Amino acid sequence: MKKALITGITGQDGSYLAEFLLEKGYEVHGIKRRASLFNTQRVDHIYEDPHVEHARFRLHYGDLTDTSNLTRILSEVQPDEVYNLGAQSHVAVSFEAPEYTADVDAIGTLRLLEAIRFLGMEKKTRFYQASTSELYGLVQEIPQKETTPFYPRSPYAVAKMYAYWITVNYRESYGMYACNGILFNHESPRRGETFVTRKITRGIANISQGLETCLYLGNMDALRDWGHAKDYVRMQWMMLQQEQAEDFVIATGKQISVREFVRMSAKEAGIEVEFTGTGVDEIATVTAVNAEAAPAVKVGDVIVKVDPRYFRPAEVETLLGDPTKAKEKLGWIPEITVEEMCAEMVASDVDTAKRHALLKAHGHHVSVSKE
Ligand code: NDP
Ligand code: GDR
Repeated sequence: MKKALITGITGQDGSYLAEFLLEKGYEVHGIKRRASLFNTQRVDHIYEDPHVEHARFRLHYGDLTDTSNLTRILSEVQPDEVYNLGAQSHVAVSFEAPEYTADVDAIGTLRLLEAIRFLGMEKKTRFYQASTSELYGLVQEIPQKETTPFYPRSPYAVAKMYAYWITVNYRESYGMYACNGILFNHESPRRGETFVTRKITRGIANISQGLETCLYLGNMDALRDWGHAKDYVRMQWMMLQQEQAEDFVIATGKQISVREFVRMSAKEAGIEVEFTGTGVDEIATVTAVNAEAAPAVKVGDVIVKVDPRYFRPAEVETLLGDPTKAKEKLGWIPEITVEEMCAEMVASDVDTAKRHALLKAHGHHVSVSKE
């Protein structure tokens, strides 16, 4: 039975990857951080009681900032495959916590690679690094592919650039099977609530059920190539099953704006909107509504406004990936469209909003915390 170790197992990708590997028959180990509240909601459904014999899912306390802890876990687990998905993954937050982001995202990757080498596992253990389209930042070529020059635009992207090159360096220096998946944005109902797609689907769902009245966003013109996390974790595994380690761009090859994602999400929730104004004065006003689907919304309501607080010190305006290499060499093709993904996210958030609205109607406190 193959063994995998996943950092970031409690995150969006980690949870889908763990499900995928368990289905493939792997023994799956994950590193979770100690928190004052339970933080394993995304993997609770696959949790196995460690007291049960032959449990194939195990969590270990750890942190990418702690070398001794990483070395001990690697030594105990002896994984065939390591997926380094753990990161401070929010671009806007990285401007507020640049040093911590560098420690986790850049040096954390080095710590793992060096621990694998130090333990003499460099010929046995295959390594996947969660690289990112943010490396392209101020884009030098459209669409972006494996050979497009990098121009990172945030402390997050700069840290991930170090992680990209140290992964290449360990492959070239020590003959490790180590590779980078340069993944473009990918989302799902499990996406963190403060990334823009989830913020939008959750906000619209809450508005449709009367839990909120207005959603505040930043740059509505930003263009992204959005895929579904389920498609992307399949590719992470495929990258570790080849004869030779190589780096791949993973993307859909299509892009839409934040504004278009708002329109798509609202429509899914039974609300038609029109956008007027520009820059900080842009708003979305309701022009038609399905009263059964969105009982709390009326024609004429302004449900989206711009708050400059969400503008970034340096922005990545446009990203569009060219996944030709992944298609030709690995036969990977994304199966879920952005429309299908948006519908799944809205349905999930509307479901939650309806339950929260019911609780609220019965006098319970419901938190709709926003960022
Ligand atoms: P999430 O933010 O959902 O998950 C990040 C994970 O990393 C969480 O499990 C988090 O733990 C963990 N983590 C954070 N800090 C540390 C630390 N100091 N030590 C150990 N673990 C830590 O990210 P995604 O699942 O969306 O992304 C997975 C990876 O892929 C990340 O590295 C991200 O940067 C990268 N990426 C993501 C893309 C996307 O569009 N989703 C695109 C390209 C790259 P906790 O749950 O406790 O917070
Ligand atoms: P990104 O994702 O920065 O691309 O990083 P995010 O969803 O945060 O932003 C996408 C674009 O939307 C604009 N935007 C807003 N973003 C947020 N979060 N909140 C807002 O209110 C808002 N309004 C507009 C942003 O300015 C940006 O242009 C994600 C992360 O998952 C990274 O870890 C990963 O590496 C990249 O995707 C690929």
